[in-house]
Amino acid sequence: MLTNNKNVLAWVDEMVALCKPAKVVWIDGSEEQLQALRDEAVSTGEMMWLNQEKLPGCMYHRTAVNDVARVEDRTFICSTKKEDAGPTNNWRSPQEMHGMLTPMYYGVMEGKTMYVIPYSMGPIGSKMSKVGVEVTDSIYVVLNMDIMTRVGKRAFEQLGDESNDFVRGLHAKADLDDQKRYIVHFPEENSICSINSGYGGNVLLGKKCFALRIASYQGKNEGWMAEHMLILGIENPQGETKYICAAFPSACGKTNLAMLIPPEIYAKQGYKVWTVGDDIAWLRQGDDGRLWAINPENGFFGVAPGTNLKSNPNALHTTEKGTIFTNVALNNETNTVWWEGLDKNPPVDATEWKGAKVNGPEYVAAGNKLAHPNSRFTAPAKNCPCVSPEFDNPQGVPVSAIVFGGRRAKTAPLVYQSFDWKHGTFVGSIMASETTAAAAGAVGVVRRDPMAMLPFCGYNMGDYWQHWLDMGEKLGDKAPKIFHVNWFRTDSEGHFIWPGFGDNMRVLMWILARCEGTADAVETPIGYEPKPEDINIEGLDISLETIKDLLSVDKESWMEDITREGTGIEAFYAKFGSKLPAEMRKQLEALKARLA
Ligand code: OXD
Ligand code: MN
Repeated sequence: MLTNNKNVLAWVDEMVALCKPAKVVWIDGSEEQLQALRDEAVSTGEMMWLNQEKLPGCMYHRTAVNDVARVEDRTFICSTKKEDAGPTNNWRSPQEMHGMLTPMYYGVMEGKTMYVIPYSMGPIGSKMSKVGVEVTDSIYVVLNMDIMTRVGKRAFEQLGDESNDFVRGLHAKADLDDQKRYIVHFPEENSICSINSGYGGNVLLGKKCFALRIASYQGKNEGWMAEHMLILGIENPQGETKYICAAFPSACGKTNLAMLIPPEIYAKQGYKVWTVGDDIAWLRQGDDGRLWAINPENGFFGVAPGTNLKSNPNALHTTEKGTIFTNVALNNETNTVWWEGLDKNPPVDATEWKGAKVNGPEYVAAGNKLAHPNSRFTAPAKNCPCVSPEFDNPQGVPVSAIVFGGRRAKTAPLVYQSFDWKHGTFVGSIMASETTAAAAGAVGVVRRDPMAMLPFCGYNMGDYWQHWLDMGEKLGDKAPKIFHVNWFRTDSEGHFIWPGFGDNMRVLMWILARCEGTADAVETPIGYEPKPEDINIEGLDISLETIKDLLSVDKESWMEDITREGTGIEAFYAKFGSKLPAEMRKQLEALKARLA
């Protein structure tokens, strides 16, 4: 036993009585214990060692073929009242859900080991951190949690002997039956139940389940915010660093932006970019009145395909040691990993992600994927060449700007600034992304994804917007400035106009200049925009005319985005009924008036 905390001990006893494992192992976080678990996972075939010379400490795992992604349609928020989950979440009453789930867990770990994982979300010793305890029957989960969070005895020290403020997470792989797969949150009980999955996003309960869904609810009650945001720092040649938090829907390049390489024009002056987080930010008002951010995670659970030496060298280097790869392809000759977009040379002697040995180049030429499109790396943050020196700072970092973004072919300009915090909250609430040709289904279909939190907000999104407005009141004139960016505008042939990747820093530099009051702006109906010449294009193959184009606001397409049937802003807002804050309605009417 690693703790005297009676609340923890009582809950674990209850879980043992329910799941009836043959054995219970408490994860203390020691290297000896973890190494023994790695060896055990290899001996049972659950995991595999990769080439230990080329990829020291790296392991490989394959999930079940039917278990490769988050399952939003099987994810539930079980608040007592349905309206507290809101129109964007699946809901069942806690009573009904417990009634269904409890029998599913009864004896589910018979003959197996239950691992008890204490973990801290956030640096040990930080007032902003919170503790969770996950029980699971999967070593893969233990080893991933060890990378993604701060596990072991130190987490119980963070919790203390008396506190009851810890999130209870129960995970069992059961039969991996996708018809009985459930990812369930009980915000009022501080608990999470996950069953019949072994895929990261569904089973690493510290991440989306706790650090976003449960934490967003806690944040509303306790006066702070849990957001789907990266955190990066830009250090100027004088050695001062300013921090930006940015929210983008899944698959819009958050990890790439968080680890961006400054373009030559900035690098040669001595600018540096530091990564604090790539997915989640917890934000709190500090004693100085400003907004401060921590990354509650301790690693990166990144999508492998598309990661390469050009798109994100920092991410690639991060995965060179101590990393777990899931559902990527294997190069059997070298016992290393491969995925689409890593390079142009699929291994000849390959194993595709489902486990079949194939001739890589032939397999790919026939239109197959060697790695699953959602294959992942789980890599320690400390491996990252540009990890921020403030990564473990218990105070977090002060936030100068908040940036929202989506994937829009036409409507949204390259960048604009909101008029103030209230308008910025509105800008976040109308965020949207368009489906691409890469995904099945119609191209250009808009999915509204407010603050990139659509699948991750643990309570009514109307109340969530009100919480944003309340935070703005509290922060007053110390509030970060709020911006919106769009890297994905296309020309008439459907090609991206803006180069993206490291060159996105050129836009971030205007954003920081606005925060410091050193750049001008032009007022438009949707917000403040840069003067085109204030976006630095030195060294780019882009003209001032193109920047003007990227900044143009087409009033008609904005009106269409407001009024479109089904996916327009008005239709989306209508779902919230009386939960829509009056301020948001006011902001929408004001936008319409400015566009008219
Ligand atoms: C993620 C996601 O895995 O947002 O981070 O889906
Ligand atoms: Mn994410």
